[in-house]
Amino acid sequence: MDLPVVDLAPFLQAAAGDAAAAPAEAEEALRALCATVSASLRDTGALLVKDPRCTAADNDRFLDVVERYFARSDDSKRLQERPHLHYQVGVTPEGVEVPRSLVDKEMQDTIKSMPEEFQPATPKGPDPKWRYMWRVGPRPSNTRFKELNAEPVIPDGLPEWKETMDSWGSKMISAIEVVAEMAAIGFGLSKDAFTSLMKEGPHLLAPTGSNLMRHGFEGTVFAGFHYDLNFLTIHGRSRFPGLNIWLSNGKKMEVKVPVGCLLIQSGKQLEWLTGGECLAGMHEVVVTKRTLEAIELAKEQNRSLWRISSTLFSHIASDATLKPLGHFAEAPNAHSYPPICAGEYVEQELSAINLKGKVAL
Ligand SMILES: O=C(O)CCC(=O)C(=O)O
Repeated sequence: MDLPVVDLAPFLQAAAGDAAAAPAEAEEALRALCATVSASLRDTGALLVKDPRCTAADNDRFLDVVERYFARSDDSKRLQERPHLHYQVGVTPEGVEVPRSLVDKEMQDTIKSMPEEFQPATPKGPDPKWRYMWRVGPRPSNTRFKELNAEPVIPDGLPEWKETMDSWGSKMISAIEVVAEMAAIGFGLSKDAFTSLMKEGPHLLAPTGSNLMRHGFEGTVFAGFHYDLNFLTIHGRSRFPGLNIWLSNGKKMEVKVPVGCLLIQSGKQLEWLTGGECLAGMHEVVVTKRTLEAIELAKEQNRSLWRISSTLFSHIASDATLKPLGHFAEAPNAHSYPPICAGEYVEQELSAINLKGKVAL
């Protein structure tokens, strides 16, 4: 099954007030586009989009600077480690984050019930990937969840870091906001049903950094089978393949993001807001034969052997309430999604995957 590719340009043009077609036709076409977005999130948990504001050159500039950061020694990267802030800013070293499938009995039972060809790889312990969490967008002046809304950590010696991260991060957020508006319209909710809850959310540009020199062997599980705890995740390009996603029909799919496209996956907060109608997308990152081919090519071309992902987690604001919205309150499984403060929910999830609860440095 191929994921639909939705070009966001017509929606952006209409929002800017210069829709080319006659208003009625244009409106109908936009509604159909919105329906494609919501249907894809509901039926597959994923979607490809094209946003003219997020160019391949921007993505490359971001990958270049993050590759330079991860090339540093482990000790120098650990200067940016903030366990007392639940790793929600700065670096998370390899061997810290525990994949949900390692600790969640229900998930393990689901995996056992899957046809063998679609079963995920079995992680042996915590993920051997690093990650950098870079806070994007305005923070709330007053919040019950200070650790989730901390100031970004700026590594020294990389003068281009802040501008590059802010620029790519805000472009990805802009793309997500459009997708969130289109999904809301497609679901029959008000256009701002999701975006109003995302205001001042703890959005994180969160590239993973996986050391292919140390761990580049077929079958290495960089990120064990898991869902994302946030609202919507957006991925730009990685220079090395390895990301597998599961569609809502249970089928596993190797991700090949076409040039100029971005991959969107639904997270647990969207699942909550839709009363379980849009399930969070499951995924894993594993070294495959295609990753090995890309490693060989990178060696020939003398390029970095760090696999960087262009991941951004968009969030519902920490102090906002997660609960099924509008007609989703009547969804058959709505009772499984009782009202909870988004920050409280995130803290529970962070505890489960070993990111919250460490002793302060
Ligand atoms: O490394 C990737 O491509 C995706 C990473 C991932 O699964 C995640 O950030 O949750």
